Amino acid sequence: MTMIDLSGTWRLSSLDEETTALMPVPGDVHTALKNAGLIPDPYVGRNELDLRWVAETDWQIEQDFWLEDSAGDWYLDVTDLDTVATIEINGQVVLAADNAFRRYRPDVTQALKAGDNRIRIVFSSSIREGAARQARQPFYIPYSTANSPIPNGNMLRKPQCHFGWDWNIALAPLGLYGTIALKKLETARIEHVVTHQAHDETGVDVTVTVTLHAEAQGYVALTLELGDERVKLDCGVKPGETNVSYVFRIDEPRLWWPSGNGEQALYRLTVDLPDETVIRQIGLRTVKLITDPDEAGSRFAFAINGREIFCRGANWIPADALFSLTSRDKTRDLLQSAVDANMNMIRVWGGGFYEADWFYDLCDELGLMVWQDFQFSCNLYPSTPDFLDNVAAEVDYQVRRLSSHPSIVLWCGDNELVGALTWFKESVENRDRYLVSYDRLNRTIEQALGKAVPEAIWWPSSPATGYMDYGDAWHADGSGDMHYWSVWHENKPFADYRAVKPRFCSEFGFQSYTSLPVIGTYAGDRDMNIASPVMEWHQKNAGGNERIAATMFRYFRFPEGFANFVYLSQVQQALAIRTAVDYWRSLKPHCMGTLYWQLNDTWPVASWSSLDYGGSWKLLHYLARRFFQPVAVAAIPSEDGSEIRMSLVNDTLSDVTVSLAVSLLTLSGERRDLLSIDSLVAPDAAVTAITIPAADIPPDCLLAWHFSASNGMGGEGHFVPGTYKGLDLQPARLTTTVSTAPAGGFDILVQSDGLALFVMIETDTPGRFSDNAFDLAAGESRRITYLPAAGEPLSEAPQFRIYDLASSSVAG
Ligand code: BMA
Repeated sequence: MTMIDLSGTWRLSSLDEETTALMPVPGDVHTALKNAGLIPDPYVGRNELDLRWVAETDWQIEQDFWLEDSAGDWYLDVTDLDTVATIEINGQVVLAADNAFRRYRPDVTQALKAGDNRIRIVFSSSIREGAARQARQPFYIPYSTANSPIPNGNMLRKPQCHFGWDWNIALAPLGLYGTIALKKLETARIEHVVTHQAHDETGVDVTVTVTLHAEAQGYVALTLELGDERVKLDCGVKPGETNVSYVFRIDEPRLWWPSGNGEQALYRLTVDLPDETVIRQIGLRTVKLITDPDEAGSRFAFAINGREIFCRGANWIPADALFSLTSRDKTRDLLQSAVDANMNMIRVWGGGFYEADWFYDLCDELGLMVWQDFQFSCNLYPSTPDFLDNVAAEVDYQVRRLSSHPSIVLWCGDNELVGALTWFKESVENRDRYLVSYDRLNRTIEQALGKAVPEAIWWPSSPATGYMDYGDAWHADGSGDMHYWSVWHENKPFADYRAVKPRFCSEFGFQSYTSLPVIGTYAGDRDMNIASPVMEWHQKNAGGNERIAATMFRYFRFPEGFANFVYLSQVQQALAIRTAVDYWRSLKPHCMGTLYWQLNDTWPVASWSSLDYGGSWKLLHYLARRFFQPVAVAAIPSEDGSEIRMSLVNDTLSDVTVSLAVSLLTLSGERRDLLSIDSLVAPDAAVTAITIPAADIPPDCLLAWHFSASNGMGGEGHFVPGTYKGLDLQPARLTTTVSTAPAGGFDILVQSDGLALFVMIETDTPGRFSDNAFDLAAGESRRITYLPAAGEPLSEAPQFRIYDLASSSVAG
């Protein structure tokens, strides 16, 4: 193809030309300014405070390019342009864009000339554009001021968390994050490639539909290749769009399965014009969302290739608050961490992006199912014809772009828009108006999805109690997906997670501080106090720090010093989420999914994530690997606390025998055997191995267990009948011995003299520990391997800090 790739270094300046810098494209303006030394690092201290001017300013970027010959039809190919922007070539406006989620391909033939050309993109301030659009609405459209300090983000089709969120920095970033290229139209170009699968007894028919775009009538040779079959089609095209379909038959297909259920077989589809190639990664699988009514309400279960799969996972938010700080490797690492913690699903939440193609390629390869939200979150939205047309074009493009990915199993209308109707004075006083307006938007999305890919699975909103059902899915647990926030946002005790029986919990979360090494990247020594202005700045949920501290009072003795406070915040976060997951998994098949809030962070901040900004594992992530193990054991107390049920869950396809040994642990760390039992658990079942009367646990003792399963899985855990603060834990006197290990790693032998709970090793050098958050009884030891992150070979062992529960608080 005759193509001029315009990515590279552009000249950036404010429209008044007072501020200038170089900017890589793809890239964002804030990072370019920071790299030029014009603004401080937004993530450090309270620098965010002084950076609002960047989003209040209009910016331009420009570049010169050389064109040998301008003859022919030319178009510009632009994606991920953030957001209200005009593009000029040689002073002529060729595009006025206002949707970061669309692909634009304007004809630019008239603007080009042979020789030197200049391209310029002018970005209008999102703050001013938002205000202007709000002023033009027929009635006021509220947005969540609690989430977004920058107003009117709901007016603009760009990531909603850009305006600030209860975990995000408010920068309203701007830039160009995708492709920008000048292309010559040779008869026709590939506009879309959509695939459709029909499975039968012996194989799969894969229908490939290619939409070609041409300016004039003509013929093109189109080549399609899937698996071993390659076909060449001579296609007549007319001005505008022409659809060409071809059916590939694949006998004895290798099916794509979610992680833990089979292989992630992938086929490569290549669509070729003489001068253009589009590649799609295809997995052969069927998906069904089962919503059949039952006694409790209606089910909510995914069946892949006919097999119902319990979904274990977390919510995905953008990889970084600033695009230029993202990379494929960093994202791969985050997604790999999800799979390593035994997750099989992520939810791409509706306040961020439709992610790049390669993101979903990674999910396909890793066997991570994706629940994909359309990008609307926690606000109300316009329903004017221009806004809805813009949304319909966005949906059409995104769905066709992504629908071939086997990982995407659901398209969901939005995040929490039904609930948001109750959050604002305007919509409470005039619910009819805002509900109708919501329905116009929601129907636009549904219809555009249905038109682009009729078989795609549609769910109207998350949470939703059902189709055409506008119940309170935050508290009603009989049907639909649920966002259960009563423990965090309503300050209920952890045990309250057992007050509901969700069919599928797509959000529930509990905050912790980000780990000490990450705090060190934004806070100085003097800020290392939970109530310091810098620490409060890096907490975006009003009342969040108070909730963390008050919860500690409820369950733990108050920790000594800042580092222990951070550690303990992570212990309690992990306990909260484990309480929920243990119980809800035990309800299988009534409950068929738990996705906690949230997997990752966009910048260094106190949040609900289990991965620190940068990808290190918080204590929760180590625990998640245990409580999400396909075969898992949990201790679940009855409501009155009189007995403890040892629950076994088997998400695998085969019978497993679980050998469970339950013991008592005294506060001095002595382990006394209580019972052992072998239980057979059928595939896809949750059973109770044994129920233990609470009276069998003497005062000042904990219940502990370990298990091994016939399929090689195993694990351990403990249960405290009352609260941890009620226990007179004695110092564990941990010692560590560090030695070198293969592959540049280090072995840490941890030995204990007493009872050590939630032992956590930490170091300032990024890397991963083979395990963490484990328990040791007196005289027990554990060998942990630490592997530094790739590319950082260490000449000597880093300093390891070690925490355990008893040592985190000291009496007196
Ligand atoms: C949910 C999410 C997010 C939010 C989180 C924590 O409702 O959808 O909007 O960040 O809660 O409050």
